[in-house]
Amino acid sequence: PITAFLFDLDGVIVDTAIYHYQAWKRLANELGFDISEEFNERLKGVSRTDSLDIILEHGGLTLPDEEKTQLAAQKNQWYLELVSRMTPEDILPGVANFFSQVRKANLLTAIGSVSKNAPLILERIGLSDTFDAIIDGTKISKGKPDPEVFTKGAAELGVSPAECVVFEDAVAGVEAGRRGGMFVVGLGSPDVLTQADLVAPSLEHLSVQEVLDRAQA
Ligand code: B16
Ligand code: MG
Repeated sequence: PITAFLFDLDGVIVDTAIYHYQAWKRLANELGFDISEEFNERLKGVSRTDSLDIILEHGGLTLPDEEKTQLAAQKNQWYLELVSRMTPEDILPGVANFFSQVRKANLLTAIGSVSKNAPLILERIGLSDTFDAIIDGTKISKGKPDPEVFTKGAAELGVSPAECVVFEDAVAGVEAGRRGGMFVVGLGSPDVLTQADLVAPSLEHLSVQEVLDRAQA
């Protein structure tokens, strides 16, 4: 049976994906090129350093490690300026209602985010004490699509991967959940999240019962 739900943070519970995109776009523009929203799909769920490598390759730039460290820090500073203005109002539509269903169903919950800023964001939106486990970028050595962030979440909850459902908005995150042996709900477009077991536009369009029925079928 399904006993636990593992949630990605950026793009599932809050729309920080847009802030990541704005900060990376600003960095690319300063370096003399641009990134599109379509290109940005490749950055979702990918760690800060891996994202920078993908962006630099896109712009045809090869830079020394020292400069890359500086650029990643600059992006994070711009990103934090955007995040610092977040409030509980930034929680995506449908999340509160979905979580009250999760509690009624007595399911365990975890956050599985590769973001090192995840604890700060949870604090800004008032959800620091909502989850039974929080796995963030400081607790893992490999980012998505590696399954580590989700397998660690399951381990911390004391459940097996087969008992878990993962909720993800990113191609890399869907792959991570699948590779971890979990049922994956993709939140976004079915044309993008082709590997997900079930796709919905957002948590607003799902009920806990519907997810359990599909995952346990
Ligand atoms: P940071 P998630 C990911 O979070 C984001 O989707 C991705 O765009 C970002 O680069 C990554 O976190 C690292 O974030 O720079 O804050 O450490 O989707 O796994 O919650
Ligand atoms: Mg995400």
